[in-house]
Formats: sequence, structure tokens, C-alpha cells
Amino acid sequence: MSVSTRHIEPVLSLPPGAARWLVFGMGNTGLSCARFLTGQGYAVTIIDTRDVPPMLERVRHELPMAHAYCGPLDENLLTQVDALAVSPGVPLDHPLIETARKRGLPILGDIEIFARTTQTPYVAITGSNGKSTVTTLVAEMLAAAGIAVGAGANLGTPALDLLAGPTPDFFVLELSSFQLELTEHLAARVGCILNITPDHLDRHGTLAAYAEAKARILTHAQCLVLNADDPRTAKLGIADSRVRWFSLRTTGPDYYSILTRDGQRFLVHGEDVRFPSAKLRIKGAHNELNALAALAITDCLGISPAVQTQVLEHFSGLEHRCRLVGEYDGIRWFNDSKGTNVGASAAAIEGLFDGHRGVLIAGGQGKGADFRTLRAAVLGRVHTVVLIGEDAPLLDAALGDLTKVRHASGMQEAVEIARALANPGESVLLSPACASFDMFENYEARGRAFEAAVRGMYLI
Ligand code: UMA
Ligand code: ADP
Repeated sequence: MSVSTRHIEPVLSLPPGAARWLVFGMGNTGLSCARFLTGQGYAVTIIDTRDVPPMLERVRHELPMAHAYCGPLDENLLTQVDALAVSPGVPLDHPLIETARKRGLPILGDIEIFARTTQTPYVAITGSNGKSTVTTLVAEMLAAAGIAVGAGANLGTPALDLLAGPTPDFFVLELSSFQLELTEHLAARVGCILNITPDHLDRHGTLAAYAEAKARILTHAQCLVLNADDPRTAKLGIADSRVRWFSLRTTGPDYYSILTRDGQRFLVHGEDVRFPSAKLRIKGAHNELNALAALAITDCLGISPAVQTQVLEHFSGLEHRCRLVGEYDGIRWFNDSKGTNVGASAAAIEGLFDGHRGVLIAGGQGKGADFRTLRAAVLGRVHTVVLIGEDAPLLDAALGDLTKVRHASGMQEAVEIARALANPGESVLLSPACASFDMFENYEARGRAFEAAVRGMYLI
């Protein structure tokens, strides 16, 4: 099986004369940018507003030729540089970036540098939710077809580190709105938007600005894969002949959708039956959508149905995403710690509390979201919400009239309260609708704390 060989956009060089780079951010992306740029022979200064950023020691050890500055940043840093490479976690209204812009310095993100450098074709996937699941499914389908694939960017290996290894046949990139904000020349074989629901509003300011950043994935893509059920996504593809749609509601020749026959649901393309939904190991309607998107993307690349079927049959999902921890005393415990925004948690509640009720553990940093958008999913499904973290009062205010609300000081107490209030035959779901950083290092640590508390309580 080989990938279809359509014309790729010509390779673009980095800004002419950009010999001295200022890399802003000393996290995973900053380190990858500094490695890449020094490897290309450029002089690199790397900076971070934090006194001790996570990659400081690695930078000092691996890149002793790079100048590193941490803590309060001075505009004098701009006098000796020709271009900036800005990490996704750095807001673009940072005063140093605004000054750089006024001085006419080129400001690039790592994905823009990647796009200007690579000659290898790539797929780019974004969305508020489902990115990692679809990125992994697509990468597994390509690999199962015998194609050498490099997957990463917002998930796992930073994009520029992907360029360091042996050149694969294909890249599969998961891209965030922060990364897309600084792209101009991204030219994916397939650009996919899974959905656009509120997230990162503290950074983007408005939902319109967030959607605008996501839409940048489509500009130069050869083929588009878009969710027809999500109005903010669907409007980006109206009358665009490049689009293949996926949907749970609409069927038709251009649609990857669901057909019900004899009470059984099937994933279909037009009228072509592709896979029985019941055989998917990843559960919930949102995962049917993810599987449909993966089929549409890999169809664009010429992957055979036999290979797609093989991967869909075996894929059991990623850690911390709607994963069953276990069933104890008749209660099923689910870890969806990656439910970090309202859209994700609504999908998880609807998908997992299917035909029964249960307890939801939620809370953390809400990133400016309106938690009332969880109400439709919670109503009739969640009888008790156990709240943790900084924005617990906002969740209480948004949901308190629909369900019982209990407050917990930490994960251990939340799990104990959930056990006391859940009945046999019900589920307890950790899907916080919030970021974890007020209480945990990241969502993985939060998920591990949940699983440890559950297992500890049942002495497993
Ligand atoms: N920061 C400072 N000062 C600085 C630089 C960063 O305070 O000078 C802070 C940022 O505000 C942020 C944190 O440091 O809170 C990390 O920022 P970063 O850009 O250094 O992060 P990286 O380690 O480079 O990780 C980034 C992505 N993180 C973000 O966009 C916040 C990682 O996605 C991604 O895996 C990595 O690049 C490689 O591409 C993580 C993420 O949470 C998983 N992404 C968000 C999401 O999925 O919702 C967008
Ligand atoms: P992302 O990488 O975009 O965060 P993941 O695939 O890691 O997405 O899934 C994160 C969470 O988002 C899941 O645990 C689930 O709660 C929810 N989710 C997954 N797919 C979808 C989807 N297609 N629509 C809405 N929510 C989803």
C-alpha cells in the first residue's frame, strides 16, 4: 500500500537573513526549537519568564553554545536577534513579542518552522477534543499499511524533534490552537477539524478568536475532513470542494456517518458499510465520530479498508480518556482525566452514563469556560457532582440546582465521597471539565491520583 502521490506545496525557506534566533520558552517546544536551529547552524538565545523552567538543565547540558536567560525579561534581548521562535504556551500579547512585532522581527512558531522545512507529506489534526485519539488512530492505520510514520506535535514528540530522526514516509501532527495561531504556510495533505467548543478562552479572549486559530489548519490543505454536526466547524467548509464530512446525523455520498440496520449501528461512507459500531472498543458517540474522522482521513491517503478495519478492531483507546479503571461492589469507575474542558466532559457523560445514572467528579481550573454548557449532559444522568479545585464554586453555581453537590479537599476525599454516594449498577466518572494545574502537575498525574485512590479504597 502506498500513499497517493499528489502535488505538495513547494518547500519554503526560513526568513532570509534569520541567522540569530531568540527562542521564547524553555519547555519541550523551546528545547526542540533550540536543538533544531542550532543544528541548522543558527546562533540561538533561549529565554523563559520562569526562574527555573523545566528544560533549563537540558538546555545547559545539550546546548552549551546557546545563551540562556530566565526570569524577568528585558527588551534588550531583542537587540541581538533576527527572528523569534515562540513556544505555544507563551501568549502572543506578551510585551516582548509586541515589541518584536513593532520592530518588524519575524515571529514564528515551531509548526511554522516545521512546515517551512519538511519535504515529507503530513496530516494535521485539530479540534477542541478527540485530537489525540484520532491522531493515534490515523498513525496506527498508516503504520499497519506498512508506511513509516512519525506522529507528534501537541501530542508526544514536539514537531521539530520529529525531523531529527530518520525521515519517515509520512507525519501525523496533532495541533493545538496555540500552535496554529502562528502558522501561515501549513500545507497538509489532509487538514482535519474534529470540533470547536469552548476551551482556552483565558488565552484567546473570545470563542471567535479561538475558532479563527483552529481554521488556519485548512488554508493550504489539499483535502479537508470536517465535522458536519458541529456548527462552528461546519461553517468553515461550506461550498468547499475539498471537504469530506463526518456526521452522526447526516448521510449522503460525501458523508462518513452512521446507518442503523436491524437495530445495529454501522460506520458507513455514503452507502458503503465500513465497520459495525458495536465492535469499536472505544465507547460513546464521540468515539464513533473519532473513528469516522480517522476513516475519512485515511481514505484520502488511499489506505485500504482491510487495514482500517484491523486497527479499529484492536484500538482500545488512550490512557486517561474514558478508561474503565474497574468494577468494584457493582460500581464502575471511569478515568477521563483528559476531559479538560466542558465539551469533552459533556461527551464523556453522555457516552458513559448510557441508560444509567451516577456520580461525576469534576473541577480544577476552568480557563474561563461557562459551565452551564454542561447542564444538558448532566440532567438525568448525574445525581451527584463531587467538586475539587479552584473553580469548584463556579461549577456549584452552574449545576447546583440540577444535582446534589459535595465538595472535597482533594482526590482521595472525592473518591471516598463518590463511593459513599454511588449505588450498585451506577458509574463514577472523573471528567473534570477543567485543567489540572491548580492541584496536579498535569492531567496524567490527576488521573493516576484518581486510579490510586480507587484501587487503594478497594485494597487492590
Ligand atoms: N511559560 C511561562 N513562561 C515562558 C514560557 C512558558 O510561564 O517563558 C508557561 C506557559 O504559560 C505554559 C507552560 O509554561 O503554562 C508551558 O508552556 P510551553 O510553551 O513551554 O509548553 P511546552 O512544554 O513547550 O509544551 C507545549 C504544549 N503545551 C502548551 O501548549 C501549553 C504541549 O501540549 C505540547 O505537547 C508540547 O508543546 C510539544 O508540542 C500540552 C498541552 O497542554 C499537552 N496543550 C494544550 C492542550 O492540549 O489543550 C494546548
Ligand atoms: P484531545 O487530544 O483533543 O484532548 P483526546 O482524544 O485526548 O482529545 O480526548 C480527550 C477527551 O475529550 C476524552 O477523554 C473525552 O472526554 C473527550 N472526547 C474525545 N473525543 C471527543 C469528540 N470527538 N468530541 C467530544 N469530546 C471528545
